[in-house]
Amino acid sequence: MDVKAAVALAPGQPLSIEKVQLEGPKTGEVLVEIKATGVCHTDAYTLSGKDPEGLFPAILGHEGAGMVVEVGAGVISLKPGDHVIPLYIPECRQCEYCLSLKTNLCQAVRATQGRGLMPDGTSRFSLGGEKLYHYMGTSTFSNYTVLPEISLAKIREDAPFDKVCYIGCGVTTGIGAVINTAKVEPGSKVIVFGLGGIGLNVIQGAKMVGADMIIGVDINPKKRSLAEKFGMTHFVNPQEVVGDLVPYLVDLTKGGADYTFECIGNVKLMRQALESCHKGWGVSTIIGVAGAGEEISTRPFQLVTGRVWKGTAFGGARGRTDVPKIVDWYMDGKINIDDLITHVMPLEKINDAFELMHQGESIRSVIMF
Ligand code: NAD
Ligand code: DAO
Ligand code: ZN
Repeated sequence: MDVKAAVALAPGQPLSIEKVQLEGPKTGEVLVEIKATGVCHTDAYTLSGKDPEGLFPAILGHEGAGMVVEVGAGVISLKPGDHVIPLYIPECRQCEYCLSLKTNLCQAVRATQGRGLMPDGTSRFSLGGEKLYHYMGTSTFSNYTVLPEISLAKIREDAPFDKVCYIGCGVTTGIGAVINTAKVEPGSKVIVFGLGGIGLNVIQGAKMVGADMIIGVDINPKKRSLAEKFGMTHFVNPQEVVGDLVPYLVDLTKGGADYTFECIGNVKLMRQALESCHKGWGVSTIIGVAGAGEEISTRPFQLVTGRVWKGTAFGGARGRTDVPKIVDWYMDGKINIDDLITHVMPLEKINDAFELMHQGESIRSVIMF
């Protein structure tokens, strides 16, 4: 079938709106009509050409929501009409990783997904006869896409696509990092580095679990008021701090934070986040994706004296199990997504969404098909 997609033809170039050919679902696959998709920093990272796994030409996008149109042979958990959120980390519930219950990094389709292909090693997308790569197993910058059954979370039908698409990445990553990865307790002191689409969800998660002190660190003062609305108690602009940031934060928290989160992708800030943790027990969680080849460093004594360095992908969430619950939290008014969606636009304007992100003007732009 012919579908409409924003195609990343080459790194560093704007996306091109094209009529693309999409093959139907094969065994174990599902055809989904994408109704809405967020534009995340990670799409921009791949489009920039800095992502070592980035393949071109490709259809990017990994933060979508939509409706099942057709299922391939052997699909049992989904049927046409079901509402779904695509998962860039699937949940097969059968692989060693899933069965371990120690990680959300299901490996069932990892090898082919990393090569921009469906599990049978081929692509469903083409443009003028030339193969287009899938992206993160989701390719939501297209009004129709094909995914493995295990890469779809079935959600309730009254949830608005233009809001819950954000649960496909940013919301779940931020809140999940607090709940699943760091396991922040009530009364904790928390520092969040970076108050963008991820960091604000970390703040929302920290507030939800009852953290007492929630410090936000950002060089953009325009992020302050929204962060306060989500539960930030103190704002620190590193450019206004006299002297080093770490001793300033250790002083502010009276000994260091119980939990810190790096939500930027800057290796220097990852070190500062670790070293702002409390001696003996502070836990620092890396969420930001650093540039290819970059390395983190600290003095080993920081770890010897009890600080812990962690990382998280998709907030440690098991998508098919956890995403429907987070949709329920939104529908029950327990979490706020609406205020984070600052811009809504049609697919034709998707390059504006990247521009707004680069200018620090948006938290989330959502494309509505
Ligand atoms: P964003 O651009 O919306 O937010 C980044 C924030 O950091 C901005 O508010 C910016 O002003 C601030 N910032 C930049 N440089 C700074 C500095 N030197 N000091 C203090 N603040 C600074 O990005 P986002 O969408 O929130 O994504 C954040 C990171 O998380 C990205 O690296 C993204 O790729 C990554 N990410 C990771 C996962 C995961 O599963 N681990 C999932 C999604 C996104
Ligand atoms: O299993 O090896 C693996 C990788 C799984 C994907 C991890 C994604 C990490 C987060 C990237 C940003 C997401 C938008
Ligand atoms: Zn698995």
